Amino acid sequence: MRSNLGCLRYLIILFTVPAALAQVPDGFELLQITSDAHYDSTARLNECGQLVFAKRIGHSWADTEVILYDNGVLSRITVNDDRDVLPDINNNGVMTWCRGIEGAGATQIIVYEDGVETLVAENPVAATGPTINNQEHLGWTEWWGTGCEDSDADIALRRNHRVRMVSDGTNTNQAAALNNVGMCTWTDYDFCPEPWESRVWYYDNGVARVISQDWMHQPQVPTINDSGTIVWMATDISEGELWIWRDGVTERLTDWGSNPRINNRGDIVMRRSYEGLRGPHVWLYRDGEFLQITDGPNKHWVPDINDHGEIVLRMDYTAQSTDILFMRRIRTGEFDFDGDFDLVDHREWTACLDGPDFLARHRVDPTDTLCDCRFLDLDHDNDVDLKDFSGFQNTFSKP
Ligand SMILES: [Ca+2]
Ligand SMILES: [Ca+2]
Ligand SMILES: [Ca+2]
Ligand SMILES: [Ca+2]
Repeated sequence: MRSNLGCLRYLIILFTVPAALAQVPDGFELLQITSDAHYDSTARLNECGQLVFAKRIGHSWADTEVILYDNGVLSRITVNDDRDVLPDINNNGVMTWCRGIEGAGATQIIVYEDGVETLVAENPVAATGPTINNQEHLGWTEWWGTGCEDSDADIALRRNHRVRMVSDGTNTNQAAALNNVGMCTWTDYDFCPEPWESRVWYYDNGVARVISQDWMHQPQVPTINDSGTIVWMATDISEGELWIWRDGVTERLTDWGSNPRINNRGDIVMRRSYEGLRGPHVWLYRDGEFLQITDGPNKHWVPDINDHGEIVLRMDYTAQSTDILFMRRIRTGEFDFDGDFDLVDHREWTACLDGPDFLARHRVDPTDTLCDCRFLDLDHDNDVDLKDFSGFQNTFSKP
């Protein structure tokens, strides 16, 4: 099925978010990219600055659709009467999400590439939480309807069109995270004891093992980068703490943080909760510092981060009404953001201006994106043309 993005895409007005206490790093700006009463789900982003999330457009889960944001343009990817939720996107613009038929619970794992949907897995009980890496490996959770409170579930890993279960067939295995070199991590929840217990697993090269410690309290929701560094949260009495696992050594990163995501620079985004009505808010660990990214009375949480240091997060007004925020690079005419205008920047200007591809671009699906050339689209109109270049020259030629 090829969806008709041309008819459905729409330009949005961007609001810069006022930030009294917030510490947005130099060179970045925080924008609100949706602004409506609809429920917007947790979003994911890739290195091209493309964000994906699900939006509940009507009153039922069947009205939930997958939305793509790319360089100022929102596009609706699905148009159907099914529940389409929990999307992810890799750097090639290949997407995955899970689908529940006519609003029922999710039982299908979908991959979307070049405008075509492919059903890659189906489980009559449930199939949830898909994620995709840049090699088009997929990880997700399959549910069996057995075990304690019918909660048995395993992690499925799909590589080169072959699916295998990498968890050991006991307990509730969820929240798979993949890196781009074949490693996987997830949470193994045991809901039988009171209180419930959990462990963090690591899978590499055919071998799975537990990497959290027995004395940790409810270790869960791990994130992994391409060097195999894993960060997860544990809970103590009231607040989360973050543990970082590198080369087999575990250290506590902070005693105040939950739901981490790590990039290949080692930057970590998390949420931090507060007593009383305030928050939670999104914080960034970057170059040894903890920075508070958001502020204000609404909930800001479930962030994701890419290697450019850009962050996406969800802001909740109520449990039913949420919007998406994006902390992106401020465009200066520099391509590599290393603080100078040198041959690298000039070369990329030439490459991004070169050829009809970027000059007369009509995006038709997520695989067709400006990607890194977006940083040279200084006037944010979805091309890199002479108008952008003259703006850059004016800036560059100033003393
Ligand atoms: Ca739908
Ligand atoms: Ca909304
Ligand atoms: Ca530079
Ligand atoms: Ca432009």
